[in-house]
Amino acid sequence: MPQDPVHREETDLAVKPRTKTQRPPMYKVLLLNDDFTPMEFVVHVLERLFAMTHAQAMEIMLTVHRKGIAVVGVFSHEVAETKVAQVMELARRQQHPLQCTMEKE
Ligand code: TYC
Repeated sequence: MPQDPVHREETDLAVKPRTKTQRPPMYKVLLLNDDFTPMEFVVHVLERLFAMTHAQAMEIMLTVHRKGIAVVGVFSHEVAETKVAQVMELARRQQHPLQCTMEKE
């Protein structure tokens, strides 16, 4: 008799499963404008690290160039951290001042 609390079998749940599903927080990866990083380099970075087409990469790069900042993508904390580190490393290697950061959604 699984419904009788006295004779409840050991396999029955002792607590109700919670109804609210917990989703992990997501993070925006942001690219910042500067006056020195070449446009082609930014496009290359977006194609290579964010799997964008040339047209998509151009669009994001031009948005950053005109507005100062743009969201490149939204990822889990771990993936966002990795993307930011990869962008910063590519920029550092080429000695470009390109800045990339992340922000909780
Ligand atoms: N403003 C840069 C230029 O005129 C281009 C640029 C675009 C730099 C986007 C950074 O995130 C950036 N060469």
